Amino acid sequence: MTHTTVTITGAGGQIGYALLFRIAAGDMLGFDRPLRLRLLEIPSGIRAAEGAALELQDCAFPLLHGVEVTDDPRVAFEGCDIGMLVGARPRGPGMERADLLAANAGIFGPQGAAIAATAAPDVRAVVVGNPANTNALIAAAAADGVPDDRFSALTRLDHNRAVGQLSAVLDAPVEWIRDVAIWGNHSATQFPDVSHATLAGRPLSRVLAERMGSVGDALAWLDEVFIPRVSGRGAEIIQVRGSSSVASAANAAIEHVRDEVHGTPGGWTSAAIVSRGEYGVPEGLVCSFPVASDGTGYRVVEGLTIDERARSRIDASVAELIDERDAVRALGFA
Ligand code: NAX
Repeated sequence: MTHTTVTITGAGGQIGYALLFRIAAGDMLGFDRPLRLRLLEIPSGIRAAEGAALELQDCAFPLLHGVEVTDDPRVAFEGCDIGMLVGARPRGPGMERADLLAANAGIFGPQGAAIAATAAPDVRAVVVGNPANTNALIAAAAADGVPDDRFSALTRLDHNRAVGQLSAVLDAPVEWIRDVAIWGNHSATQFPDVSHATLAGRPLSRVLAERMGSVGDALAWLDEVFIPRVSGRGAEIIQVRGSSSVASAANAAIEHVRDEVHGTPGGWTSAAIVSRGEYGVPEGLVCSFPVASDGTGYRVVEGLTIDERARSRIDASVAELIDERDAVRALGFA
């Protein structure tokens, strides 16, 4: 029987552990799609990945047709249909941004090259490891011969965080909330945008104005509470939990791939993909946009009106992406 090969890097880490069992159970590709898992780790993480592989075996998942653990990217990406690039180098004490970008370029460059050399012709890869947008840019640049629209970076967690906040403040089920968007970088500069969102079919900004008393109060709430809460949620989780987001990040990565592969009929989500110049974002940057998929990959949802307030926030986050791109270019990557 044909199966899908899913490669997970950093599989011995926290997000890896939260991803593997849900993917093997069928949550990502569907309960009718057999799969094979390839777990890539560096030597210090191999034992953790091997332990997870033993537990996967102990689950006896009917869809799981094999698990392989390796520290060789070429082996890990051999025949890969879906790559989930989670393993990254965290910022160490005293590490400058250029050092962080260089360390990650040393990971995502070779992984992009390995994808080009050994993955399946229709491979798709999502980068979770931070700085996710720029790591995706590096991997795409290194993957000679692989169209760059096969690479994306995860901002679905930010998207889900925004929906979660709106659901709580409006006391409405999440499925009533549609067409929220995350623009820009997966960082504190991101712009969580509700200007096109609806709640049960009504413009969400109107519902917010009613709840908050006036349009001005709703805008103030968006600027002073909502946007900082969503963009600072990662730090809030660390403060409360004592550790970074894990299960919610894994859930978002699963939903990102699921919607890319199965499509987003009649709606949209958010993902960082390679810009073709949409909404004035310089071509080639990996930028978060409102995106839709027909099952063949994410495309930017075009034709939305961008008001002045949104424009300046998008521009600020795009400026950060340009800085990161220029920094990795100066180091000889991308
Ligand atoms: P962990 O430190 O628990 O796991 C990372 C794993 O990657 C480790 O086991 C490490 O050995 C492995 N690794 C390092 N270099 C590797 C390489 N070259 N090849 C293969 N494996 C390698 O981190 P975890 O909590 O799992 O987070 C992973 C990444 O996700 C981090 O970069 C983190 O910042 C990022 N996140 C991204 C999010 C997003 O929305 N885009 C949200 C959650 C998370 O913060």
